[in-house]
Amino acid sequence: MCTVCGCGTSAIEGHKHEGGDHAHAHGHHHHHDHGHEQHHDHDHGHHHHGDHHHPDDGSVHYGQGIAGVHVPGMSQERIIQVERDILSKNDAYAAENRRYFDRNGIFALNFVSSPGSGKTSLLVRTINDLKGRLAISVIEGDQQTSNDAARIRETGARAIQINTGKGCHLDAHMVGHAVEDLAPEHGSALFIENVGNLVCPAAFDLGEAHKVVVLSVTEGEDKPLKYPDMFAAADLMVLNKADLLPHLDFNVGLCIANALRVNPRLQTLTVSARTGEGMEALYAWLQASAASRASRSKVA
Ligand SMILES: Nc1nc2c(ncn2[C@@H]2O[C@H](COP(=O)(O)OP(=O)(O)OP(=O)(O)O)[C@@H](O)[C@H]2O)c(=O)[nH]1
Ligand SMILES: [Mg+2]
Repeated sequence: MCTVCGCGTSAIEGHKHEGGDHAHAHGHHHHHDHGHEQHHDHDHGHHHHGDHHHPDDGSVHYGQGIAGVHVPGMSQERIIQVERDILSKNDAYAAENRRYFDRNGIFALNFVSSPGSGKTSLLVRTINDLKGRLAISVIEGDQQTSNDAARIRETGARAIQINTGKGCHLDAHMVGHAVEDLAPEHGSALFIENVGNLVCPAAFDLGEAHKVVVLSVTEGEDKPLKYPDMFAAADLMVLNKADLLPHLDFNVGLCIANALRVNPRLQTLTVSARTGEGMEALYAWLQASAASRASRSKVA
């Protein structure tokens, strides 16, 4: 179980790969301990644990315990223990991926957002616009379908689809395997499109150089405040669907101010994947960030 997101999925195991089973050439063993420990430390008689809190306005807050999340039947201490176990395994795989990327001069970005904010549209436009300037390959993460990988392949770029099933995020282990299959060329960029979900992917390092959070103007200015972990984890926020602004009362300045309250170091760009507005600034960011990553990994 993934207590990081409390969604009842296995965080590390349980990946399904398009094209069926494949050898685990990474040499890591699968520990099939899916965290099914049933440490029921209360009798379901609805005794309150003190891990949720009723502020003065009558709202109920389940994130006030030391774990910051509520899992029925598990103590806060137990949640933290399971979470540490899952994340430390993930972090070890992420470190392995990051070493591989650095050794091979691959600039990896992890694109995260809620469903439908325009991640695939942005990637398709970027790949088409940067043809001849930057080689790009893509790992696509979705619960089901290989639609997004197919959209990427239409550009001529190579793409691998990962279906996570009930899983709500990509983890570093899945990405490690996909990278082996994809073998991105030296000096290229690897775009990883995470499962559309503004919560869980924030906690999982995939070995990327940067997380890029995509938010679209139809989602509301308050999203950085409501889902702060994702904006805190990202280095760049791409505010997409700017072409729709004339039809909305979305306040771009307020949205950016909210994002900066959560993460003062966040860089922000406003773009439209549909019209191409603002995309040159994104390409400049990509090229500058890739160059700075390359010079840093040479020093390291
Ligand atoms: N008007 C407008 N529509 C956009 C823009 N970018 C994407 N869309 C539309 O938004 C919808 C979702 O776009 P996708 O690129 O599939 O979004 P996604 O984030 O990849 O979605 P998931 O992978 O399902 O999470 C599609 O109908 C796109 O055509 C944009 O800049 N402007
Ligand atoms: Mg997509």
